[in-house]
Amino acid sequence: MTTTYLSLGSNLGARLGHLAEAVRRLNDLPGVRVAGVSNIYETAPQGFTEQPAFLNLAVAVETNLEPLGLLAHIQEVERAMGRVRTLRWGPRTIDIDILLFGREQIRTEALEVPHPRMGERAFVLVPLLDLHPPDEDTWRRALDALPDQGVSLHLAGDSFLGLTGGVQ
Ligand code: GSY
Repeated sequence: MTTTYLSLGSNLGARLGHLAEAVRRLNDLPGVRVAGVSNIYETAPQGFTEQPAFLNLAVAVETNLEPLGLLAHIQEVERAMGRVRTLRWGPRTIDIDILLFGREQIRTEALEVPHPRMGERAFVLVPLLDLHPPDEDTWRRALDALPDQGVSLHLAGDSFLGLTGGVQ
């Protein structure tokens, strides 16, 4: 069993509802249990900035799947929720990224873990740090070195869990 950390974001339509549905769908996957959910943050868009603000959160997931198996299931959840990859950095109903997979280092065409850009993204690091991941101090230092990227608390994680039907 491996603990893996995922980042979820939504900036189209019912953002909170999309996040709740995604967490529920992840928990329903075979070989997957959502073991922790961060607070939910309103975050200014990074990369392509001419798009609506995001809601972001992170989840800790226990899984007996291999990394690429988990990735395939995650992409299926994104597809089932209507994510269409039009603009690479554009608006989306749901985006799910694998940040950490235990302490594994993976560098393949399909998947890079730790996620190659997570250290530059406050919208990833702030929720992740709520979950006390491995090498927490390293990620805390990375966050402290970033300029203000416009991340503010939107909803406490325990209130959010009610919306997911209580996945834990
Ligand atoms: O990489 C995830 C999608 N994404 C986001 C996001 O989730 N949050 C914020 N604040 N900006 C983003 N830009 C992209 S692309």
